Amino acid sequence: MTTLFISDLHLDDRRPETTALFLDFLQREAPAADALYILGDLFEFWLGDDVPSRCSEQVAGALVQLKDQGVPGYFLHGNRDFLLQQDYASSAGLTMLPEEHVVDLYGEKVLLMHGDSLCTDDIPYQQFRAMVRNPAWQRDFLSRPPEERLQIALQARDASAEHKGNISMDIMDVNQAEVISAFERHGLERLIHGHTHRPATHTLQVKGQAAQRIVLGDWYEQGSVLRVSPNQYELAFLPAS
Ligand code: LP5
Ligand code: MN
Repeated sequence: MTTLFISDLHLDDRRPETTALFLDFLQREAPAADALYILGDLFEFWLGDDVPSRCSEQVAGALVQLKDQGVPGYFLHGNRDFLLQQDYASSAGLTMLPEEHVVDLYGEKVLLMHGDSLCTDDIPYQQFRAMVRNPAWQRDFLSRPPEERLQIALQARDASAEHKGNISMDIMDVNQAEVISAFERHGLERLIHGHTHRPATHTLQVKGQAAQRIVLGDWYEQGSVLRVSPNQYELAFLPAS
C-alpha cells in the first residue's frame, strides 16, 4: 500500500530525458501504487489545452494507461501550468484538485498544495499570481493566438529569471507564518508541497503540537518522489539514467 507524490517535473520537449524518466517511473513504479498525486508544475509552461506538445501527449497516454491499470491520477496547478484545464485533464485521465486539498492517507488527513501561495515574502510574485489566476485575465490570454501566447510566456520567463536574480533565497522560500496559518486553517499536522525545489522534511510546532511539512524536489537533474505507506513517509530521489 503506497501513495505517490511528485511535483515540479517541468516537462518540456527541449528536455526529453526528463520525460523519459517520468514515463519510466509511470511504467515501473506507479502501477503498484494506490494513487499518484502531481502537485503542480508537471510542465515547464502551459499555454492552453489547445496547444499540445509531444511530451504532453506522451504523458497523457501514459497516465491513461496507468488509470486503466487501476491507479488514479490527481493534479493540482503549479505556477507554470495554472492554465491546464479539464480538456487536457480528461485526456490524461487526471482528476483536478483545488489549490488546497485535504487527502485521507491511510487514516490521516494531510494537506496538499503546490507551495507558491506560501511564499508571501515575494510580493512581486504574489501580485503576478493574483493577476494570472484571475478568470477574466485567463479568458483574455487564452483567446489570443498560440504564437502570441508563447511570446508572452517567454517574456514572463525572462522577467522571472531577472526577478530571481535580484532577490534572496530567503524571500523565495515559504513564509513561516503563512505555513502555520495553512496548518491552522485545516486543523492538520501534515502538509505536502513542492515549488521551492528544496526537498526536505521540516518539523515545526503548531499550537503546541508537532507538525510536519514535506517538500518535494524538482526533476531537473533527477527525479523526486514521496512514497507514503500506512506507517512511513519516504522522500526519495530517482536517479536519471
Ligand atoms: O517560475 P520560476 O521558478 O522561474 O519562478 C517563480 C516565479 N515566477 C513565475 C513566473 C513564471 O515563471 C512565468 C512563466 C509561466 C508561463 C505560464 C503560461 C503563460 C502565462 C503568461 C503570463 C504573463 O511564476 C517567481 C518567484 C519564484 O517562482 C520563486 O517562488 O520568485 O516570481 C516572479 O518571477 C515574479 C515576477 O514579478 C514575475 C514577472 C512576470 C512578468 C510578466 C510579464 C508579461 C509580459 C506581458 C507582455 C505583454
Ligand atoms: Mn512552482
